[in-house]
Amino acid sequence: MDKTALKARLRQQKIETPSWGYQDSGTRFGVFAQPWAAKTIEEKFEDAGQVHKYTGICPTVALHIPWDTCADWSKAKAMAASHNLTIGAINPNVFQDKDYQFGSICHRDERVRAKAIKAHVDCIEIGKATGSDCLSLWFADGTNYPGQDSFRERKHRMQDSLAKVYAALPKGMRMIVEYKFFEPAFYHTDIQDWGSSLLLCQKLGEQAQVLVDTGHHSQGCNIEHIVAILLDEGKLGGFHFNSRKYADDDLTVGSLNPYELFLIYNELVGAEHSSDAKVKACAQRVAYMFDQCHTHKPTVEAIMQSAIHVQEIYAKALLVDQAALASARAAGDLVQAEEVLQDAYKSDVRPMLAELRQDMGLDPEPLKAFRRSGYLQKKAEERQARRAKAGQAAQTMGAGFPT
Ligand code: PSV
Ligand code: MN
Repeated sequence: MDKTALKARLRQQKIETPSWGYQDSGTRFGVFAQPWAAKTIEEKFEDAGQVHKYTGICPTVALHIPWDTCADWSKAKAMAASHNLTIGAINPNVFQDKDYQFGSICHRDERVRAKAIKAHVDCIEIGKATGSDCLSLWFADGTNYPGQDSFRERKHRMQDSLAKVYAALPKGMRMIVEYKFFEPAFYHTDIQDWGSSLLLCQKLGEQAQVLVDTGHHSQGCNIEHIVAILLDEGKLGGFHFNSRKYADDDLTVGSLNPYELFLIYNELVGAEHSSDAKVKACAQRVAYMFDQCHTHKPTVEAIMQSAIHVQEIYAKALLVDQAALASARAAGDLVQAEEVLQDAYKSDVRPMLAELRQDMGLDPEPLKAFRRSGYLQKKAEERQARRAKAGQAAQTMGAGFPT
């Protein structure tokens, strides 16, 4: 692909950032506060606006309800627009309320299921008010002990509840269903893998698709293969990108397994130009999002770094010589087929991306430019002062945190 075509494709790339990535986060062992961390939805939009301002590829923000609150959702759209953003996926949270301890839409008690279904329908309304076209679902539903509940009954409850949510979707809004093999449930999880999610989505209808969170697989699982199958079925709805070493570690995407991410993108690039219209349409509508937890890195910088990583990986995947790959495969030449991939992967795309940013009126080095702006320090002072006025405790960083 020549440079002009490459740049044109890269200009189309969009990655959604999560509102919850700008707030304080932690593990079950503790939450580490950052003095600039966003708390209100407005502060989250402000931070997300910075990521988009410097990278040029993150124009939408995903919301998590009720982590995000807003007195009047119809105003949230304008609030986001004032930071050059639009609202992306709405994520209903049905895993923290104490009623959901033994499940939400799979719960044995019909009243709990009804409450969870209503939470989803409310999120659809939030989506309509904010201009979102995507409802992004993940369920902590599962059991901890053998015998605790009937797998099959839970499967039916899940299907019936989701059918009610699906019926409330307006035309043009998608439902993307995320799977995860364990945690917080440790014996079984109701939507444990891509197959379970796909089965549900196939029964629900065209507006339901599968969401792949890269951290939600067992060790050694071939994610790019899953991606290829879902694309081929026209059922890949989106990604939650993050990196992991052990479990669902939610580390910065590309920090540990960049070659895996490249191979995932290689499947996507192939599908974007597939001769199969269904596959092509599916690839072109994939929602790319981050789902990460920045316990040890400054929030906004970590998200900016993630966007740059993904942009670099996509650029490398675009450089794969598809014709050469096809002929090496046809000839059964394993070495050459792999060389084609490695050749693209080893290319240094950074000078081209710096040039592209300049073409787009951006600084060629987004992270450095952001650091020069002093935004985090400014926000730390401003937000701490605002909180002090409201009588909230000051947030201090641990020793050794970058200043
Ligand atoms: C669950 O681990 C998950 O990946 C879901 O997407 C949740 O919405 C998100 O993390 C919360 O961070
Ligand atoms: Mn996720």
